[in-house]
Amino acid sequence: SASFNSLSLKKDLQVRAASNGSEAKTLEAMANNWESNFSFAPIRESQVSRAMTRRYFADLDTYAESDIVIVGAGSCGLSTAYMLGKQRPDLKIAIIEASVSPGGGAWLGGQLFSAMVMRKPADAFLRDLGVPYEDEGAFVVVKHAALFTSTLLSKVLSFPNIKLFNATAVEDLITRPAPGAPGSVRIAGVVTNWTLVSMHHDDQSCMDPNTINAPLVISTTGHDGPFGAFCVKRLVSMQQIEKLGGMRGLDMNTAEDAIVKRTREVVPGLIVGGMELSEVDGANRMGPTFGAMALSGVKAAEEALRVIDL
Ligand code: AHZ
Repeated sequence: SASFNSLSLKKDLQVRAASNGSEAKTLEAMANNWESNFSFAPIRESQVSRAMTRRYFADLDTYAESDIVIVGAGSCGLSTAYMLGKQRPDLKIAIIEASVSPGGGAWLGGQLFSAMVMRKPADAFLRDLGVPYEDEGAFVVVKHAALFTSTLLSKVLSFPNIKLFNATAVEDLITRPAPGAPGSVRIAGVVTNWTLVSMHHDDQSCMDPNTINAPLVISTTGHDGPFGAFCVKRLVSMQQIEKLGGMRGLDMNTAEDAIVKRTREVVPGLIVGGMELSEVDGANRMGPTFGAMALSGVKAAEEALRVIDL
């Protein structure tokens, strides 16, 4: 009712007036003062809701037309985003990550072990990021994979022109007829949904998705799994590539070189990087060594800037 609304508004204004006076305190000023002189600045719950939703909906609006969409925020996708963010602050870059927590398989070095191995020359990427490591000759070791991933993530999230939409899955690709190539398409964006919704299309109805238009999509969704290799599997079902090569067994020496060298535009408008490539080409896996993911990201960014011509 009108009177209820005006009452709510009055409360909001009161809270805002009170919080306007809240000065920035130092941690030192709080020390040993918890019982007698401590309280949080006042708030009304709706202020919290609006602080989040206003920004999220503005982001949905801004990034509905992006310059580049990166699918998957694993080590390769995040490395790609870092390189693009550093070089091109003028581009609008959306990262879509199906999981609540970005980082993919790069929170541990392998099995449940902490240390992360990167073979040279990927140590150059660590120096660029400012992640310390121990040099063991042919390879370097970061003391915890989470140090690499959290540093990379924090840098990517700090770029003002990059937005991470997590808990959001790419569930299809937007296509356009490819000029002069009947039956072929170019990729023109992504179709998205909340991941929890994407997982329930079989038992719920009427859950249409959302979309992002972009002249270039970079897919780094990892090797096959519940969500993995998503974009290349879709290319097969939409008859844009005949079949997948299928990831081969583990061979670190063969796998890492191949993944970096083969990072490329697989169909017009879609660059593929990281372990998703092993499914396209039938390349080996490398297991717990991450240099190829970082350098595939560096190469994907380089390819992107060559392809989009913006
Ligand atoms: O959640 C996925 C993960 O964070 C995300 N993803 C997958 N499908 C998606 C979709 N929409 C949005 N449809 C999606 N996000 O993609 C991310 C992939 O990260 P990853 O770490 O699995 O892949 P990567 O290629 O960056 O790194 C792979 C590293 C290796 S190598 C290896 C082996 O050889 O065994 N195993 C791993 C994990």
